[in-house]
Amino acid sequence: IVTARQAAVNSFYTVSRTEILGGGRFGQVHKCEEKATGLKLAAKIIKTRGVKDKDDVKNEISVMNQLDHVNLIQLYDAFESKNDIVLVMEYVDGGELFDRIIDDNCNLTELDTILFIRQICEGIRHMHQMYILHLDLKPENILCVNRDTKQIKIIDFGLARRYKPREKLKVNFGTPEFLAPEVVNYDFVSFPTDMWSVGVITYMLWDLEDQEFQDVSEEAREFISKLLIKEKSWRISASEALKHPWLSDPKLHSRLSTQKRKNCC
Ligand code: PIT
Repeated sequence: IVTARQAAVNSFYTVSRTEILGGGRFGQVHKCEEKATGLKLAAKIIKTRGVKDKDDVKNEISVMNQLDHVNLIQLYDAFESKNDIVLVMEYVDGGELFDRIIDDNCNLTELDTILFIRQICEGIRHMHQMYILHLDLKPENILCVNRDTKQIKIIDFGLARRYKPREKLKVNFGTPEFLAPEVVNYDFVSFPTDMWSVGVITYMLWDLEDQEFQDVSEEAREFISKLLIKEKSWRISASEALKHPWLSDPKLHSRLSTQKRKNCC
């Protein structure tokens, strides 16, 4: 379990000033290295203005401490000082999934998309098994581990929280384009709220080029239609999504594996 230490991050890690891995709602993520081991890591520096901000980051730390899964970025260490909290996390180098999809457009098939969405669902299933809601799933928060494999990790647990069955949790935040109807309507959020976002992300993987939407399997369309449902209790769960033929049927996957790559370039 990682707790925010009241020590200087610089005593244990070399934080690069120039190598910025990404930016987010509050603060930047820098490349860093553990002095004792040379291990490459990522340091997210969060400026905190008051106790409220600190409590939010401590919630983020507490959430990350409860999660241990290959498709969720791991928290490695944390430091607290007067004006900021630094989260030291696992290092990944492949950039945002959506940049990869745009860059590699010609080389990605529906089967690749299945691999990506399956890992997102596996990460979310683990979070939901631990009773944690992500609540800010969007393309920017899905990172590729590197450029050579198709492994992804979900990041940003800044809005994540424990689901309390009897607590009427209402939230109005997040990124408008990805918000589930219950968030927009200031209604109760729950596990299906994250599944709406999975539906939006899946839809977006195909929406890039209209004409190519033609070739997408019937199973993919059906999968999306089981997630983008206004009534949250009718959406499929992460476990059900993983059992859906689009993500699980070997016959479909073998048929898709012989499919031509998009020849747009
Ligand atoms: C990167 C590279 C990397 C880790 C991250 C970003 C992590 C970002 C992140 C942000 C959060 C959070 C967890 C992880 O709660 O190795 O570009 O707000």
